[in-house]
Amino acid sequence: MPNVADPQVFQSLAVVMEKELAISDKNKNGAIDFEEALKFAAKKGGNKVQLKKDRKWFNSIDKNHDGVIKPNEFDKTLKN
Ligand SMILES: [Ca+2]
Ligand SMILES: [Ca+2]
Repeated sequence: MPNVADPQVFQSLAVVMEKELAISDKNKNGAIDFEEALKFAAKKGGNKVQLKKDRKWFNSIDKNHDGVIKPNEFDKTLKN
């Protein structure tokens, strides 16, 4: 089982998340908030309790730290 809380593991998951953006974005506001990302990561085998405690996996994608992941932030992730 991959450790989703590891930012490097989550970076690869982010590629999948981008493809499944429409599904992950539950409230259809065009951005993935922490709760939505948490559900996605848990679905991919992450430990929800651990993921909730340590948000560095989320922050690794939320480049401007406004609390949501927007589609353009996926692009920056992929270029790194
Ligand atoms: Ca959303
Ligand atoms: Ca952001």
